[in-house]
Amino acid sequence: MKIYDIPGFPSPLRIRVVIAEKALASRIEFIKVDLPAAEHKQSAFLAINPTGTVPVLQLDDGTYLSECTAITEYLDNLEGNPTLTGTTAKEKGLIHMMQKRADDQLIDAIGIYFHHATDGLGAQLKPYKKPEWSDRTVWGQMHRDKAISGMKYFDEVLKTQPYVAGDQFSMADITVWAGLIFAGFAQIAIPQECTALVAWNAKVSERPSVKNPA
Ligand SMILES: N[C@@H](CCC(=O)N[C@@H](CS)C(=O)NCC(=O)O)C(=O)O
Repeated sequence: MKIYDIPGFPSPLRIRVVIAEKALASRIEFIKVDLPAAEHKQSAFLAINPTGTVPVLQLDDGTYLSECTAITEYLDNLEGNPTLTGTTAKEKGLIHMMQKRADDQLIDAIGIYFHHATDGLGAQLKPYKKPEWSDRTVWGQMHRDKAISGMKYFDEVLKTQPYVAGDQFSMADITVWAGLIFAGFAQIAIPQECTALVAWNAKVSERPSVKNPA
């Protein structure tokens, strides 16, 4: 299999942690996509992922999978028991729900703030450059507030259970963890009162897969 990505970016990191959790590194070749040079917006890359984002997984039969959730689900079910997306109906439902909340309230909200209210990845890659949309800066800042509310929400969750979707580490934890990495990159601080979130982050950061992603 092949993964098209760029090391160190939040979404690629999610999948690199998954690969380490599932011990699949020896079966995957990484192909670097030059994001700063906008390679992911060129026709060759858009042909494999029309949304123009990384990571993309290419299966051995040539099928392309994009979206971290879809890639995680595929890798988690590839062999043996799924460990990141749940085994029982209840686990699967809870993980899916919390994963969706983590994408919506952290990663996606921070992405909107980063791309619209800051210089993002640079002028060449700043989306929606139309001058009449300049008030999107305000829209971006609203999403910074949304991300902070998201941190407070996950802090409340983690006061009552060890992991984001319950008793076990799951895909939802990886998404929240990557969300906090992205928040740091976008200079959105975790509110001081979010002590359960900070303690959970320190615990998750000690996992071998997180310390040494693929
Ligand atoms: N929903 C997508 C989001 C992927 C994503 O936004 N990746 C970022 C890198 S962390 C990217 O490719 N950004 C480039 C851009 O938006 O121009 C997923 O889950 O894979």
